[in-house]
Amino acid sequence: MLRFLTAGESHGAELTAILEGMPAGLPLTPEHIQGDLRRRQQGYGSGGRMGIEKDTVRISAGVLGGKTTGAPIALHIANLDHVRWRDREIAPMTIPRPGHADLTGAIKYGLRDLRLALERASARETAARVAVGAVCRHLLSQFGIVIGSYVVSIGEVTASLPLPDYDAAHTTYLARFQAAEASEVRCPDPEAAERMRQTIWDAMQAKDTLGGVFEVVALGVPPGLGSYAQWDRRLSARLMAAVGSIQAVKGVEIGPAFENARLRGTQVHDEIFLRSNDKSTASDELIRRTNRAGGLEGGISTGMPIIVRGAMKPISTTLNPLRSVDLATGQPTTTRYERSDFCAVPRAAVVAEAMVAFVLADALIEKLGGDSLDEMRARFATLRRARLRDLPMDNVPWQMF
Ligand code: EPS
Repeated sequence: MLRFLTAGESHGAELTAILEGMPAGLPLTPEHIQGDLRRRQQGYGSGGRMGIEKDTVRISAGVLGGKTTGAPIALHIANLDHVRWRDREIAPMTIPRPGHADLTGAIKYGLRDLRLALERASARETAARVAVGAVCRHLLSQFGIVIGSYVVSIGEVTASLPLPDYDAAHTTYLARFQAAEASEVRCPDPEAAERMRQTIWDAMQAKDTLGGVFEVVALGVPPGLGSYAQWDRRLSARLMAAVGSIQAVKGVEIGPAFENARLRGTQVHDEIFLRSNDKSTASDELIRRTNRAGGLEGGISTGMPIIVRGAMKPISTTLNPLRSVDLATGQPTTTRYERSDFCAVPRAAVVAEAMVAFVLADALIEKLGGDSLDEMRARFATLRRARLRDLPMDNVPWQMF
């Protein structure tokens, strides 16, 4: 339903994104996008490039009179570093950095200088993704859906962020988003945040890099998005692919999936209860007191917070050299340092929010149909929820054929 492409090199003139399938009638200005671009540029552990770029979006298509028209939306972000690269002679790059796309890119495309691969493989491209995600987030916000993120671990330092109970979930996550926003490492646990900052500093002194784990949470997602009917319609799979597509992300889980895998079924599955309004009456709403499923069952949203975690490997450009081979001479050698980030986990969390926003906007448009915001609104109000009145059962025997 919704799709996007990006184009642009890390040190080329600009990044471009085209987002197609947005409904008509969504008010949209650069201000709806600018805040997320700014958030992506923050975070302790960034390299020198973030001091150069001041990402600013220009909307050149798909928005007329301040509202989307249903036409493809074109977004542009200039690379301010481009002026320094434009007219100078660029030194050859022939020593592939382990972990980067230098070697695989050259093998795949037959490139005769490794920088030609680096320029497109670079995570600079994520600025365009965040611009797209901000438009999707703005659409989702019309339906009360909120997406936030925070850092769970950096290197060996892990924050204390227990799974909240049903009644406290919404407020707990909102408080975490707010605390993360105020933290240089995007971590809502202040004690862990301080140790994360220290461990990044230590890695920088050791001329090394660090990875970590972030968590994206989507609140207010209605039940019934996605489907088990085909592998590529599973919302869980779509979310994992989207987050796993982010540069340097090598692992994704829905909720505490890897921890769940070590437990027994009775310890994992979120039991179903009728919500009781007060001591005497029960409402017909079906609730869960836990959310170890991360908001997804059978590839379909449950209505609980959707939780997607991503594991980012340490940045592959290290000040301390790694062993490699010079492809020009055939001689064993070590890598030459290229300016880079030391730890990009806090920034990757914001990129992951954008990818989650894109997938959820796609799933919402698919569920609601409609080419305009007004049509979507009318259909949203009639969605089936986890309530007895929405789920009448025949309760009679039946035959397969
Ligand atoms: C990146 C290397 C660095 C990062 C860049 C991603 O850029 P440069 O080579 O210009 O120093 O700063 O990230 C961004 C520019 C950005 O906007 O996030 C890489 O090799 O992936």
